[in-house]
Amino acid sequence: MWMYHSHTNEVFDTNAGLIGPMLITARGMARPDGSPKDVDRELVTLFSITNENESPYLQENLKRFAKPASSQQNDQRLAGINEPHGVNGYIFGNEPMITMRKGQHVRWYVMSMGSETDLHTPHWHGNDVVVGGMRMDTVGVLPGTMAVADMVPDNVGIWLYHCHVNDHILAGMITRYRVVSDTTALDGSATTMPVPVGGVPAGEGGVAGSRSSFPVVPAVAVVAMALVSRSMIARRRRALLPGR
Ligand SMILES: [Cu+2]
Repeated sequence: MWMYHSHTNEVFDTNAGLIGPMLITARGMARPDGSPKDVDRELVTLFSITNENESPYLQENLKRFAKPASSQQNDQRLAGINEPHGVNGYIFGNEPMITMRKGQHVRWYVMSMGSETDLHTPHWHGNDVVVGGMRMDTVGVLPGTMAVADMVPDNVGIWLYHCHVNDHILAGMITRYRVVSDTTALDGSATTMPVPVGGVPAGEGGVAGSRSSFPVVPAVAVVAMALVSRSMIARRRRALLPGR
């Protein structure tokens, strides 16, 4: 796995979402479409705190999504709230469900991008993975680094998959995956999640029928979701820390 991203303006462009993976299969191991013969499902997850204040689309986003409409780029209120802590740009589990079948060979590609706060520890509930010969349920990634984790799920259910850094959990760096029994048909519409405003249609978020997935919500949609999530975070903190 290799990460590629824009170098035209590395910081601004990556905060606009210009990041992607290159997945390279060993010679002799690839199907005609390039995917590895010995893997049933490939999933790419980007853990990143997207600083929308450094996106070249900031002004456009403010005009389209801020209520009331604002063009105040230096509005201090934006400093803390315009940085969605996302997995593939989704927060608080609003990603269309990632679905796999028990016993499949699932390969997770994990990557991180961002600043000094982007030290992430993706953590799987319910099933474990093997990374570099070591069995574990958490892997660490720093900005600009990647990891490949192989899973053969044996635990049916809907499980959390999230960054294990406490602040990042509270800010929404949480998603889910579903393991269905080895006899369940995967019909390509295995999502029950609402589609975020401006987001990808249901069925493109790593659901059955699509062997590889890299769902990305446009930056503009992430801004809208971040504004909503901010009040959720505030409520949660008030509940956890009475008197503050
Ligand atoms: Cu994190």
